[in-house]
This record gives sequence, structure tokens and C-alpha cells, in this order.
Amino acid sequence: MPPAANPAANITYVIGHKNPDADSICSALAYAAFKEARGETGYVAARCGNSNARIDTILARFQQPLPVYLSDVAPRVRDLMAAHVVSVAPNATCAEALELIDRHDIRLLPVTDADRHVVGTISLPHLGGLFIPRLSEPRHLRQVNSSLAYIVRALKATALHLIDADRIDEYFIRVGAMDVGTFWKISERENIPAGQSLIIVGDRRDIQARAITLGVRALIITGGLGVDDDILRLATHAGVSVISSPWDSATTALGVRTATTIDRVIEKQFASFHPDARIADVRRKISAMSAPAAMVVDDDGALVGVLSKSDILKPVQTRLVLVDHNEMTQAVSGAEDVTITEIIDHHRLGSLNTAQPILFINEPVGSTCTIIADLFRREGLQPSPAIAGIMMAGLISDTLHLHGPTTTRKDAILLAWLSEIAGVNSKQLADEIFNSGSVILANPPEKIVRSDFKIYEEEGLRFAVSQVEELGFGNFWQHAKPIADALQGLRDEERLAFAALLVTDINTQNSLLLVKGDAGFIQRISYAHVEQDEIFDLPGIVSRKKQLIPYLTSLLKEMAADGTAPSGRTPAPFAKNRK
Ligand SMILES: [Mn+2]
Repeated sequence: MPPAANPAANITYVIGHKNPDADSICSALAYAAFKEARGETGYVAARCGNSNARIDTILARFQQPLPVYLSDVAPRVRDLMAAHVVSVAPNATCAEALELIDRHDIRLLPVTDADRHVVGTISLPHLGGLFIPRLSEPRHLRQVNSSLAYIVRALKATALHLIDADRIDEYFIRVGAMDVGTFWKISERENIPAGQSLIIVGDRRDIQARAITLGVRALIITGGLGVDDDILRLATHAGVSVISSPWDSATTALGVRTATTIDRVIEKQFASFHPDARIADVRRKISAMSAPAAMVVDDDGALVGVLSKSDILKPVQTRLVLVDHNEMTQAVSGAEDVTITEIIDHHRLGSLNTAQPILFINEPVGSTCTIIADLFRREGLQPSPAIAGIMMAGLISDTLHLHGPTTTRKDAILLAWLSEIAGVNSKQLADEIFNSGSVILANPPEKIVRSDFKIYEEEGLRFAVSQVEELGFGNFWQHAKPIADALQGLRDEERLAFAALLVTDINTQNSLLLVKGDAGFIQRISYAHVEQDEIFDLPGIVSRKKQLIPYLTSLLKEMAADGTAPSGRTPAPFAKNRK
């Protein structure tokens, strides 16, 4: 079967992390533009989460589209199955099934009804059972389930006289090659009634006449011979059908048997999968099957493809470039099952591993957009003013307009370079970006704690740190209680050792940290409590990545060393099915 055309075959998605922030979206757009500028085709900017007010403001400012949304990139049955499959009707003959199997080199032929519903399957081994003689059952060997019309078609014969041509019945073949006397005795011994007998006979007037007198169902005259007019008249008068086969008697006998309808050899037990099922989920089932392939059936029960054992070994077509992250916990769902071709990032190294060597650029600068701007500049390529503006926005957003602690000299140099190309003043753009709406005012608490949320793994524990940037802490204090409840909900839902929310004041460059989780862990936090035991004052802390995560990690390491580590709620799901 020819491989199915895959619509995404030549596409590589450039995609940021879950719960995308401005840098994630902007770097995806910028890197896709960089690839295009280099003359590399097929790179498409993508995202795996919703936009927010800040991202909307930036995209509108530079008239860029929101990247394509991908919820899950895990390869599906539909990506690897053979579509456009040949199938056969349940009332087809073995000759027709065999011809399809032969012509299309099929190992498993689906049998479908008029609505494309799968009735069963046919394979060469199933058909073989019908044709390989079992001498202990001679009666069975003579049996043909067919109609005279099918027999004429299978033999490419000439119908000289047909009665009830389309009636499907159980017939028994006899070759009339022996004495007229003994000829019928065997049929009587095997209890085969005349009305179900098909007599294959050559140029033997005596047997032809005798068979007609007995009232057989049909005479099949072999060797392409005609039949005498008086015999034909006799047959017509007796209601016996007469067919002229172009083949000799032995070949005709075999040919008649291929006119048997397939209904007895249809294998009714077959595996079927939905086209949207993940390959990872069907892999074990399909390798354990004895059949060479499974049917792919849609919601209406109609056949849409066939997935064979060899299909699941085909290389997966989906390719990803990860920007602004390198940890699988933050990547789009299913990323572990597809090919990652490049990673461009400015975060700590996580636990990702790949099957092939890849281009991996990791640089401790303020934003991923900084790295991409640097790539443009080093290769002597000039981004369009809009893309330069997009990179400025990612850079400004991640570095708090060069005020954040992750800011490097390189960020400042490239922001100036981009500003020139975009024709945009960076201070003005920063004001537009940071005034583009308070996340706390614009969203319900459940969305606030998830708007920029990342899961980490350390010392075998999963935890999450979310961040919101605000102008002042006023909005936060007004909604602190419901936000704390939502954070508790997030911790329970994601089964985390703890969940934290870093609320950063862009004006003063200070943060508050709200924590829900293990009490022993919360007691370890050495910053001053502001309220209760869960809100801490973090003066001068604005970077989750560079300041907060290393601090939280050091606490977890201390606790592990003391043997007081909080109990991990559940192992990370991605860790167990690593290839
Ligand atoms: Mn970033």
C-alpha cells in the first residue's frame, strides 16, 4: 500500500513552552523568520498555550499573527496509517478477493459493507484453508458456495443456458470422467442431491445426457466446446443450466471453487483503532497481534485506513524546534514522541535527552529573543522592522526592560541594534508592554496562577512556580485570598510537592512569594513572612529563573541531605517512558 500523504510532512514547528510568555511567542515568530531569511523552508511558529493581554498587545503593535496552536504533537494512528485502502464486499468471490490481494500486494484485505463498516478481514492464509485439500473430507472439497453468475465470471465462461443465475447456494462439483454407470454412485454415497450438483464434463454425450436426466443444477462443458443442439434442448426442457468453460476439466474444477463467496473465510475477529489514538498507546497492542495489520475506524464505524505492523516502525514526521525552554515538563504534550531538531534557550539545563545529535544553543542572556537577534546579526541578515520589533518585545518583557537581574551587556547591545531596525523607541515600547493590563485584574484566580506557570523537577519532586508581573502590589493584596485558594487547587490538581506564585512589582523590582505545600518546606524559607505562613517578602528578587529557582532548589537539596524532604506526590509521568 502506498504510504498516506502526511500534511505536516515537511513542516518543522518552532514552539515555546506551555503557558507561553511574551519571549516564548516572540522567539518562535523570530526564529521561524530567521530560518526563512536563511532560505530554509517549512518552519512554522507555534504555541502550546493561550495568549494573554501582554502578548496580544505586542502582536497587535507589530501586526504579527498569533502562532499556530498545537495542543499535542504525539504521533497519531492517522499520521502513520495507510489511507485510501482497498476493500472487498462481503458477497465477493474468492477469485475477486485473491485478485485484489495480488494486484495490491495486500496482506490483510478489509471486508466492508455498503456503509464502509468493517465486517471482517481476509488474508491469504484464510483463503488457503479453503483450497488446500483435506482428503478426509472429500465432500467438503467439492463444495462451492456461489451462484452460477459468479461461476461464469470466475471462469470467464460462456453461459449457454442459465436458470436463476444470481441465486447463491451450496453446490458440489463432480467431474464426469468415469463410466456412465459408476458416475452417479459416488454422489449418492456422499449424499449429494442432484439439484446441488455441478457436473464438469468434456465431450461426453452419454454423461451429459445422463446428468440432465438426473436433474443436476448445471452442466459445465470444458475445453471451450459447444454442445449439441439436442443436448441443449434436453437441458432447457429439464431446467438444467449449461455453461461452456474455456479451460480443461482439472482447471475448470479449481476455477469453479474460486467462485466461492468469501463469507465463510471472513475473519470476524480483528483489531481496530481510532485514527486519533496515539501511536504510543497502540504500539504494544499491535505488536502482540497475530494479524499483520489493524483496521482504522472512525467515530461512525467506517473504515478510514489500515495500520500495519510495519507502519508503526516508520519514522515520525513531526519535527520541533524548542525555543525558550529545554525541559520536557514545560514542552508541548507529546514532544517526547517526536523529533526535536534544535533547541534555542536561555534557561537552566533540564532533563531532556534526544536520540540524535541536535543544534542546541543555550546562552545565559536575558531572553531567547536576544539569542535570535544575535544569530541574525552574526549571519549578516537583517530582520524585517516588524520582526525586529517582535524581538525587542520579547527581550524587554523578559529583562524588565534591561532592569532585571538576568540582563547582560549583550541584551543591551542587541536591544539597541533592534531598536534601530524597527524604528521603535525601547522605553516607549516597554511602557506599552508593561501597561498592557494587569494579569490579576484581567483574570479569575485559577487563570492567574496558571498564566505563566512552569513545572520543575528536583530531588525527585515535582513543583511549580508561577509568576505575574504587576505595577505595584495593590491588585495582588485585593485578591490574595482567592489567589491562594487557586494556588492550593493547582497544587492538588498537578500533584505537586508545592506550588508557588511569584508576584513581581515592575516599578520597585521587588517580589512577594505565595507558597502552598509541604509545611516543613515552607518553614525552611528564610525570607520574612508578610502574612500567615505562606506569603514572603522577597526584596530585589524579580527573576524566577536566576534567583528564585536556585534558591528553592538549594532548600530541597538541604532537606534531602537532612532526610526531611517532603514526600513526592507522584513521579514525573514523562520519566518512565523514555526511549
Ligand atoms: Mn524567556
